[in-house]
Amino acid sequence: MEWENIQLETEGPIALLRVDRPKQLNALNRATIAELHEALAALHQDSSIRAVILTGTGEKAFVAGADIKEFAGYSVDEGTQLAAQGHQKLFDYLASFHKPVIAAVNGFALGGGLELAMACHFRLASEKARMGLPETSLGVIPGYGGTQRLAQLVGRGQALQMITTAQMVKADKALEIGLVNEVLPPEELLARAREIAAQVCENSPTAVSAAIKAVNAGYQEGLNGFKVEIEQFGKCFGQAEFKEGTAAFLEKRKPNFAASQDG
Ligand code: CO8
Repeated sequence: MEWENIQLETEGPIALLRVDRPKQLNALNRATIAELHEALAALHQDSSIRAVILTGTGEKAFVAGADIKEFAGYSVDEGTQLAAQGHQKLFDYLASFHKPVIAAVNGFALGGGLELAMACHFRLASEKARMGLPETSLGVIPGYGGTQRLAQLVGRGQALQMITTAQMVKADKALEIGLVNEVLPPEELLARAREIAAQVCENSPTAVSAAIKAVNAGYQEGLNGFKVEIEQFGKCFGQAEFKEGTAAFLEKRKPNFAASQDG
């Protein structure tokens, strides 16, 4: 498929998805959100893909936010609609994506850009990355899940400090507060993301997907995470991948999940 604002490459079971508007520091306009949704929907369908890495083109930015030029003139209704559609099409879609999505934060991740990284399942950052939710400096608040996901990741106090001061944090601080899992020299960021994605790809895709569902359930209103864990755990016993994984252990060999995929 041909995209205007994103790039998608696949390397075996790993997909590398880039936001590709470097002149705008990869700011997210409606068209980019729509393309990211389409690309993710295609990856969702493609059973050969087991993990996704999301990053930004260029050395400067992961994503410098929602496109301010686009929403600056919006009304109350348009702003509400923009946020709601973004949640549905991209941010919630990513958070509940059934294959792990790793954010490789290569530079500025601000506003909607940090929200995008936080909707991914986990984050690695370059030493050059700068992260923040500067929306209050624009007279608005984070609208793509940032008030919730930042507090879940770093705790309410750190989140409220970042949101109310609108200040950016450097990569080492992001690591210290649990916003990112690892900090790498810029030239090693993608290699490390690929290495982690490859570790994911060694494991049962249905078990990995079930684990995402169970962990996410603890953060979803109306769901009991422990109950969902029990359901998902039980379901695994009906899967060929479970038979393959346990048989491989007992036979002292590596499991071949590609051959036993349940789809
Ligand atoms: N939107 C649109 N254009 C942007 C954005 C953005 N978020 N960020 C950068 N750009 C553009 C600049 O306008 C500039 O374009 P041009 O050359 O045409 O003037 C180009 O990218 C390069 O940027 P700078 O010249 O500013 O680069 P600097 O190195 O001087 O500064 C910064 C880099 C510090 C990252 C600076 O660009 C900046 O502060 N950007 C804005 C950061 C920001 O405030 N982000 C949050 C946006 S609000 C948001 O994300 C809300 C999310 C929730 C919305 C929910 C829906 C309603």
